[in-house]
Amino acid sequence: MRRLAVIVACAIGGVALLGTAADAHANYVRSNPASDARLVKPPTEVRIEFSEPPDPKGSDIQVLDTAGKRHDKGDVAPSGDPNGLKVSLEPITDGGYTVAWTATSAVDGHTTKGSFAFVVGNGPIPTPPPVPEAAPPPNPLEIAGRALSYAGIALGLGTAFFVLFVAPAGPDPRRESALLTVAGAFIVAGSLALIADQGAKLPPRLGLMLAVRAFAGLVLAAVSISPRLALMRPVGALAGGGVMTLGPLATFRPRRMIALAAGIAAAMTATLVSHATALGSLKSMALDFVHVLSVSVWTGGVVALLWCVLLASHDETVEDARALGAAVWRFSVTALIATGLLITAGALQAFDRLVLINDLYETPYGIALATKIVLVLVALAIGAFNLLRWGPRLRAGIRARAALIRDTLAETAIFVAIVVAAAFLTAFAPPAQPSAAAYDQTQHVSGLRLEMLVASGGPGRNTYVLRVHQGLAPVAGAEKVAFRFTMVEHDMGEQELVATERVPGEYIANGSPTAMYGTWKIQAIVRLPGREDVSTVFTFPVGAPSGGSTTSQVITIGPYTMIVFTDPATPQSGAPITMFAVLIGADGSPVTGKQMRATFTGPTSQAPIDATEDAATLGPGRYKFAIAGLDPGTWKVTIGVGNEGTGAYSLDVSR
Ligand code: HEM
Ligand SMILES: [Cu+2]
Repeated sequence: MRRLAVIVACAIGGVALLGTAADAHANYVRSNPASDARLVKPPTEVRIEFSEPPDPKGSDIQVLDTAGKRHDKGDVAPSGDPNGLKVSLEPITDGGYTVAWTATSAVDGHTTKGSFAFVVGNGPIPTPPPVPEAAPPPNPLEIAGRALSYAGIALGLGTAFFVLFVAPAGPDPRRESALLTVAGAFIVAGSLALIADQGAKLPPRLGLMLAVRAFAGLVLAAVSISPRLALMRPVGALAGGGVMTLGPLATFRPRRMIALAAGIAAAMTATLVSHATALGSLKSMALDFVHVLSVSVWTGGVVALLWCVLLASHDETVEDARALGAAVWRFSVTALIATGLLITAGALQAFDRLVLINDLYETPYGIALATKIVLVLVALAIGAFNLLRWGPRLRAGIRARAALIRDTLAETAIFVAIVVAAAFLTAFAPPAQPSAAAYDQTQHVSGLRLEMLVASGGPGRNTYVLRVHQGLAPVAGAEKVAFRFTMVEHDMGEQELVATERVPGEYIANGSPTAMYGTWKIQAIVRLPGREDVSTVFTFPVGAPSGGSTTSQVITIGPYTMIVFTDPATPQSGAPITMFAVLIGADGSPVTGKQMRATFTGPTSQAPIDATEDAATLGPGRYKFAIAGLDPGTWKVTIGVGNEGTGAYSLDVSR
């Protein structure tokens, strides 16, 4: 058993050391200026929106020029959006800028780093520093804090539940108290370790949760150390009136209830700082809470059975053996229900967190989860063996105490390893964590893991990124990575973009091949030296416009459907704006050869502009309006198609 525990610990430790750029926790969702944006006017601030609430204190946004000089004022503050941060800039001149950000999640304190670039003026976009969004490998102090917390919660809650509902007539209250004291000490130590691990950047919300957890640990220890504490008397009196006359059970009941409540409170703090909470899903939070409760009833219960019943009793007589058998049987029924619940809740959570089944051996998170599942299966096998083999013998009065002790000891050792695996699991970022992209799909082709990310979900100019991995390792140095775009609904021909390697294993291309609202096929082709091309197709829905009014809009004009969008997507005042229109006929095919004119109503006056059609470079049915510059405000652009009709597009121009 010890050897098994060592192997498991090494396996998990090895994963941590690999420290592969696991996906981030508080991930970049969007920013202003956007990643790779070309601006005509220098911005006065940078705003970034993340996938979970960031804590401004532990977060940082640096805006650097190509010489590495900082131009931000270092005044990172909430941006108004619950998940957003902003920093203001000194006046900057034309040139390329890199935004390097560090975000600390307000929920679990996990830190993520990333960077993107933008350019003011006509210069080249700077190459961002390598390895975007690399989450640092978890710190040993964090793992220890999590493992101690989880072990303490399971032991405290599980013991209290066991002595209250499974085997109330425990032989020796001192044994029960010892377990609760250890549980309380673990919880306090674990909470303090997690607070120490965060140090000065401890987000206030996380600090509060850990303080509540530590307090629950103190309550557990206090209740057990001193059952006749003055504090207990009023509670006891409330619970049963003449406590002392009701015998030992009534004496212990109130403090067991308090211990159970403290255990549940500590379990609640686990859920409230978990990924389920960070992701903001109530369903996920409920599953997590059920998972922690049932996990505790089972694992803590096994330890309580071992320590308070098996090790404390004797089975010299047939009656002893029968009594033991009855307790084991009662616990087995409880354990069966608890394992059913914990596996269901764990599996449902796992489905939510994993992208592919391959994640189980290709991501640190998945490996921690797989380790846990294997260990649970072993523990279950031992439990089933206990129940089936020794249960009937005990009830028949045959002595089996020694065998039961051996088996529950083995289970306890496995639980220790499971708790360590759970600590790693929750410290790593789940593969299904929302990423920076509007579209993020992973496929497995010829032994390669291909993750396609598209920055924006709307039509128009976009960034397409392919991450290529083999197992945990990025695949660098591909000879060619290309994307071929075709549309499902209409024949728009085929367009190709060739990607360049930005960081090892990450290939990126820019362009506007998916300019039309509808379903696009992106064929990703990866050519590696000395190998056959690897190719797969991703289906990328270019969605209806959402949110801001200046994204693409679908307008009906007479028999036509027109998709209108601008480049840049968020126009700035005084800067040139290209407005694109894709014209589709009633039969769904692009319409060419139309006269189009845009007229403007807005804060100031603006002369009408005629569209130019350029099928050769823009594709069939695509028209473009070159606008020299508009004053800030909301503009109503009326677009006329010949004499057949007009439609309105609303355009927001920022200052
Ligand atoms: C004795 C068995 C188990 C123990 C002691 C255990 C323990 C834990 C603990 C302590 C957490 C952290 C909860 C929190 O911080 O709120 C957790 C989370 C989780 N467990 Fe288990 N677990 C067990 C079995 C399983 C099984 C069988 C599965 C899968 C089938 C599973 C899947 C998960 C998942 C997906 C999470 C969420 C991790 C995250 O936050 O991203 N667990 N488990
Ligand atoms: Cu996290």
